[in-house]
Amino acid sequence: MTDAGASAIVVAPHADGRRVAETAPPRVLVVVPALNEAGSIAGVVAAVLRDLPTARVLVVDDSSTDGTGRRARLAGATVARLPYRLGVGGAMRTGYRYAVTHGYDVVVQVDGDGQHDTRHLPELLAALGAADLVIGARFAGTDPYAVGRARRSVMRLLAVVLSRIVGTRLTDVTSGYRALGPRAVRVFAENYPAEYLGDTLEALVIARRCGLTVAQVPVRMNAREHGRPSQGVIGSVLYLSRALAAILLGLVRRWSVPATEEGAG
Ligand SMILES: Nc1nc2c(ncn2[C@@H]2O[C@H](COP(=O)(O)OP(=O)(O)OP(=O)(O)O)[C@@H](O)[C@H]2O)c(=O)[nH]1
Ligand SMILES: [Mg+2]
Repeated sequence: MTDAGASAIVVAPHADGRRVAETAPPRVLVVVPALNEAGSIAGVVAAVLRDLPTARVLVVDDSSTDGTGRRARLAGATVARLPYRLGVGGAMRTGYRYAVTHGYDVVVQVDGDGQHDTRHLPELLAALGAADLVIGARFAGTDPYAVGRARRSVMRLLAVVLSRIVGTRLTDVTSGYRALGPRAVRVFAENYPAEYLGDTLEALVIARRCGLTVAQVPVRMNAREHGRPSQGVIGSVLYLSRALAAILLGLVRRWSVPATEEGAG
């Protein structure tokens, strides 16, 4: 963890002696929350570095017991091992704080189970030019991502609710495949819910309430190859009630917009 802080703007000497501001390419941190993903983590890290060679990869290892952290490090990632389990939200909060502390402009969240196709990473980053937060969305294009009927209905309903709140049409609000620009990174470094579903649904409500703009790009997602999925199709009603609770929390809690922000609020 030796990255020096850096600004997005550099002052470069001009040919005629003037000094002009030029925009440097953004420093990108890919954060991978991981719990017992030894079977897939090395492949994920390698794929990210292949598709985004200038990015750094931070794997937030939530006290895995299967050697996930060691494999991630060998594959070229920086690894933050949490002393006790904080869940995906806690892991991502760690990632955003790391990004701010180490001067990264952009954070991309990629799952450690290989479901997120990293070939879409450049498209997610390109879309950040017009939005603060970009979701890599299933169901937005022709990708026939397979989920059960009950879970899919719940996801559709949540997409309708969140689209209204956020003010733009979204099709996949539970996707963890997301890219965030500098304003969003600063907001989430200060406000990021650690509770179940907070990291996906409540985070979108926070984005809206803090004046961030949200967009989506269609992506393909792969089926899980290793490890255990975190939830099955059963329990969709319970899932929906917890999801609505997360959205409600996002609407009623107080969120702070970083003081240095222009235009947010
Ligand atoms: N740090 C941390 N990461 C977790 C935890 N639970 C899951 N993850 C990681 O978060 C990412 C997404 O988790 P998944 O279990 O794949 O969740 P999902 O993609 O919504 O569900 P599936 O469709 O079942 O794969 C993966 O990289 C997991 O390793 C956790 O408690 N802590
Ligand atoms: Mg998954």
